[in-house]
Amino acid sequence: MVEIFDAIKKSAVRIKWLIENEDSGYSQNINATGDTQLKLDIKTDLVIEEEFRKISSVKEIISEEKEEKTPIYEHGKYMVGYDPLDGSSLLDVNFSVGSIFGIYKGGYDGRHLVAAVYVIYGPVTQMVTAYEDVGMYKLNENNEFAFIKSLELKQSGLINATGGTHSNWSDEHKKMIEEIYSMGHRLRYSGGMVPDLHQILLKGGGLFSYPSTSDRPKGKLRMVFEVFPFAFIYEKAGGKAIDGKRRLLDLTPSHPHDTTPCFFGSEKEIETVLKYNE
Ligand code: AHM
Ligand code: MG
Repeated sequence: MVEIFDAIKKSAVRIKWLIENEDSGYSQNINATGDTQLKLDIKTDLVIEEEFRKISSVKEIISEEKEEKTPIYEHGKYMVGYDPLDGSSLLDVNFSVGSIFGIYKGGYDGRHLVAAVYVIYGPVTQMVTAYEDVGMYKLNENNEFAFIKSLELKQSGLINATGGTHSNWSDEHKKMIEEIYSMGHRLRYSGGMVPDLHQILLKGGGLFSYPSTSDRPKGKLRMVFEVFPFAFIYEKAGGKAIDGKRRLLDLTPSHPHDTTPCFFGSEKEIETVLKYNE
């Protein structure tokens, strides 16, 4: 596991440089989910692939930007599902973006997830790892990640971050969000799941949701690359992660690019979500 975390750190240093120095425009390519890829989506994906190719414990990789799994070492133990540059459409407005990694052993589902990591490229670059516990690191002037602190969610918080087009929300979701606001929450939504979930984690609690909508009944966020890693991190930090009814980590995708509605948060907020999905 240490060598996988090291490969992620090396990728992060290279990706930070690419974000700061390379062209942030669109390419001519379309990825597996139908999104037009930015040049940086493609470059960052290759950087991560290159770093994982040096690691003999990695059996194969799959990313949001790749149609198929890429075999690495036949006898490797781990499979890595990752999103190299989540929220990349926010680069033009200079918002924070991130890389998300799920480290799986034996299958790409929640039960086989053994560790999760994300890196956030903001005013500073930070990394959060969840293995035995949840730890936050900051990239220092020597390009090394220094440990800052352990992260833990409180029983409830004051932040609400909800995605999807409002006019396409269900009535239940609208009512649920109203109840969250009546509990004293404030809207904090950048449109990047890494900074939005990072903020809730750092400020101690709240709710992030990307619900089922009339235009996207199965939500937008992908299980293997985005949802499972964050569900793992949130649970390890003492929070909860559900699809509305079920624990996200109990879901099994039938395809690596499958999406699901998702709700991440502290215990009290997730109880409220459950009440509206009975
Ligand atoms: P991406 O992987 O194409 O960048 O899309 C994922 C992003 C998430 O970071 C974010 O939570 C979501 O899309 C926002 O979607 P919306 O603009 O529909 O609220
Ligand atoms: Mg993404």
